[in-house]
Amino acid sequence: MQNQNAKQRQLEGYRVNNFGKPLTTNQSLKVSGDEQSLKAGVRGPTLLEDFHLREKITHFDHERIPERVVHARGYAAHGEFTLHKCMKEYTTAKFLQGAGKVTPLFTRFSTVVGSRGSMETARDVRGFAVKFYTEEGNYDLVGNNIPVFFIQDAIKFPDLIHAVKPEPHNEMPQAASAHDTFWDFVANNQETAHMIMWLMSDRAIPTNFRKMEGFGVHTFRLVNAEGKAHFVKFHWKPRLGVHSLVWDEAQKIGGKDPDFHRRDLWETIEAGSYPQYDLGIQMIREEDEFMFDFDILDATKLWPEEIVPVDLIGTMTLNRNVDNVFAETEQVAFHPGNVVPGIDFTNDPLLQGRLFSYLDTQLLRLGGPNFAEIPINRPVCPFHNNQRDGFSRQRIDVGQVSYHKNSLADNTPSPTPVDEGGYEHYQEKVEGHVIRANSPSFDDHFSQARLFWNSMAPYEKQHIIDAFSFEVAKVKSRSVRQQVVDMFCQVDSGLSAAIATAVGVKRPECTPADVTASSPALSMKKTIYVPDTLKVAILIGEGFDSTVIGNAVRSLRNSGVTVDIVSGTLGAVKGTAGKAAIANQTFTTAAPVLYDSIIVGGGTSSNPAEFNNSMQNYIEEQWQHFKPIAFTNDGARYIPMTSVQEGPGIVIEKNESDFNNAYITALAKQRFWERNIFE
Ligand code: HDD
Repeated sequence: MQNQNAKQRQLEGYRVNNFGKPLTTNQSLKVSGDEQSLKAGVRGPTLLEDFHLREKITHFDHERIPERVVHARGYAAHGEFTLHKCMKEYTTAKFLQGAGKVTPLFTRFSTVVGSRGSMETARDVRGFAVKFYTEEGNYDLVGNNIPVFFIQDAIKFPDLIHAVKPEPHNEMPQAASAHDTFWDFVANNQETAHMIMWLMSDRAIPTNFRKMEGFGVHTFRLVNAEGKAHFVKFHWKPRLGVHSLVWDEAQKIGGKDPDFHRRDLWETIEAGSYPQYDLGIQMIREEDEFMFDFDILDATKLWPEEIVPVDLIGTMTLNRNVDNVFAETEQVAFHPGNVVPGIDFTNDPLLQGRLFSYLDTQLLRLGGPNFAEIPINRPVCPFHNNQRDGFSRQRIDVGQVSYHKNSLADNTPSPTPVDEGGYEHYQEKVEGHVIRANSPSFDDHFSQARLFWNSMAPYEKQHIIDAFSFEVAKVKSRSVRQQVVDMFCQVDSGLSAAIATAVGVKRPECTPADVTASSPALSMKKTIYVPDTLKVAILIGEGFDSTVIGNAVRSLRNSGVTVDIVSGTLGAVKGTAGKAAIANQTFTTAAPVLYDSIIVGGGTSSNPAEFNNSMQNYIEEQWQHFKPIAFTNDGARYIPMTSVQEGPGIVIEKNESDFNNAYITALAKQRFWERNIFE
């Protein structure tokens, strides 16, 4: 199915399989040797006429292109969007007409701050960019996994990014916001308050790309055939729920497997467990624009779902990995300005600035104005205009005419009337004085930051305090630390007092924003909990109970769980009843942080001390990260050697009438926050 859509058929024409083919130059000349350069005598100088050497090295010398100025570290997959609910009443966009309509797409996830090679589990916003290849041209929904943004006006974006990127004098730290310039920016640009609450929450350390939400962030417009518009916000809701790592785990994974998120996406798609997200929309009627206690054009504000419900209208399924990361993931060019008829912008000043920035950045990154011709960027419907030439032009426009208006080509290519599908900008009435100022309706920076805080479960609040304590304690300037603490007092005095204690500055006195409301939808606690695609390590040594482990493996696989057998060495591990299991990881190639849970299967090895030590390390870390742990009868002997206390999330064979079902139930829950590891 994943090869049948229009985009895949188009890409097929560009795919090249080199397997079994003769080696040639780019001019298609077969070469007779690829290991020695052409020399004057076997020990003599290399000759300039060696065109193969020159071509090979020149091409290599030019392999790199500039990385994205932000969102450099990313990973992408192909997929499809299936509409479930016809949106004709609200928009003319053809990909939103007719339930069942399928549109090919390409989705790239990313971190924002780190360079192209940086670790993927950094505390950061995640990019969530979707390119829909519609029959009316490409529509790009270039969003993030957090529904609000740091700043309100695009003119401040270079300042924000300069502050959060590694500091210029020593280029440290990489892929981290825990440093002076970022927090100095935060404290001196207080519209960041709401976004910072999200950034310090678990949302900024997602378990993987498959378990995070996506948001278009800005308020856009849907416009119907009568020209009537609705304000709209876009949401992506992952079918597996919204789940996060814990901070200690995220940092350790950064070292153990810096590719953790891309590996997860790649492997699950290869295994056929296609990630799915429902597309949700929130709509506000034009006439209701001023009915809210926030300005709907302010990108630091969300629309609480309890006030403006999210309607799920379709599903995105990612069902195919790329063939070549550079050609596709690296060369894809997203742009919030790529819209189709029936979708339009608003006057959000952050969005307005983005409409300039993306095309501009692609000109540099992709080397000129012809990047729309790169296969991954090509629309699936033809495009015709009078734009010509430029670096790496690939299409060959025939004929003598490349201007409008003309008579020599019957005045073609010609504009399409609006009622036949030509794009028409929404006819918003605009008037005002030329002014460089913010709207006073953008002035409230703390009410929604407090709404977010009020909505968190106690363990989520604790994680936010911990994150602030870590990040701000990394700031060397005492003045900046104090400014941050003073600022967040306006969100919650308990929060700022806790940070003040952690970072060694004075407790401020202030009055937090007067907001008692909460929005339960903002907490991750009520998300979806299923065992599907979780990853379990089964720890075994010689003499493990092969019947119990065999049954556990079957039960886990039936529930869609991936299993690794981990032991001291790779290969066969002998169990009871003469049966062996094949270890596909060792204690050192794997790591407890790379698994959602472990089964402690028991057994031993020829070096029992080392074996016991490895088992204890795995158990201890899983326990500290609040994960479910199962113990077979034999494995349970490790409980007294570790901090583990029997209770929620600890499943012991001897206590359970149905060990496997009890374990799957615990596994689906994923974390046991009630486990107090500090007592
Ligand atoms: Fe941006 C990339 C999302 C504000 C300028 N942005 C980029 C990507 C995502 C976002 C997901 C990566 C796309 C990909 O995978 O290739 N950006 C956002 C969101 C924003 C936002 C959700 C606020 C709501 N961005 C923003 C502003 C500006 C930019 C205000 C500039 C005025 N963003 C860029 C950029 C990038 C980019 C410099 C870097 C690489 C690229 O565009 O193609 O133009």
